[in-house]
Amino acid sequence: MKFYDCQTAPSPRRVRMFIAEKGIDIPVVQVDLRNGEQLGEAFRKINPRCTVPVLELDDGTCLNDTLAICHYLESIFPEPNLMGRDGREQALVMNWHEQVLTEGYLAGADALRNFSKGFENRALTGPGNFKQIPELAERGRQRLEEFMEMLDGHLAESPFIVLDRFTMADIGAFVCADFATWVKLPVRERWPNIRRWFDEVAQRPSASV
Ligand SMILES: N[C@@H](CCC(=O)N[C@@H](CS)C(=O)NCC(=O)O)C(=O)O
Repeated sequence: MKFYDCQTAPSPRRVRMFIAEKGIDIPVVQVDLRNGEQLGEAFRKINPRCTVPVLELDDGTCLNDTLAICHYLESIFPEPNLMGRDGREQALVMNWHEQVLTEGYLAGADALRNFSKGFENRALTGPGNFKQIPELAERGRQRLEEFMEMLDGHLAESPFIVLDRFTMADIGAFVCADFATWVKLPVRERWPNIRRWFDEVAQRPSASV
């Protein structure tokens, strides 16, 4: 297998953490997003969606979505379990992971990509170019704040994002909370229950890979 990564980007970080938690060793190829390598002809052959992470399997199949990649890895490296032990647990982990992604992470991505000069004309990922819409940056930030408020309330009642142990939902939420600082939302300082949980996750070796 081969893992296409970008050390500075949040989405592949989720897969990096997942791989580290599993304790597996997969050759890594760094893709230079800053200089547009994801849009070049060579990488388009690997992923026409022009994004990382990508996991290339030994038969040449390429998976280009975090959830699919992690699901595949969990199926061949079941321990430690990170995505649930039965249908109910798996559904709960995926439910939370998707909520974090759509209400938290993608809100943050709207805030960043519609504001930062570095993303001019690149307000969305993918092969097409899209202009920035300042109102979307504003809305993204509001949605992200609302999401963090909800998450803080949730973590007041629960040690982990879901179930009674660390799962992929914690990985997704940890990366999202760290990403929120890119749009200058000081999550740790503002929300005490998130801080407690965030600092625990940050202690795990996978948080620094
Ligand atoms: N389907 C993807 C989305 C991944 C994604 O958005 N990746 C970003 C890095 S965080 C990317 O490749 N961006 C390329 C670009 O900005 O052109 C997932 O695994 O969640």
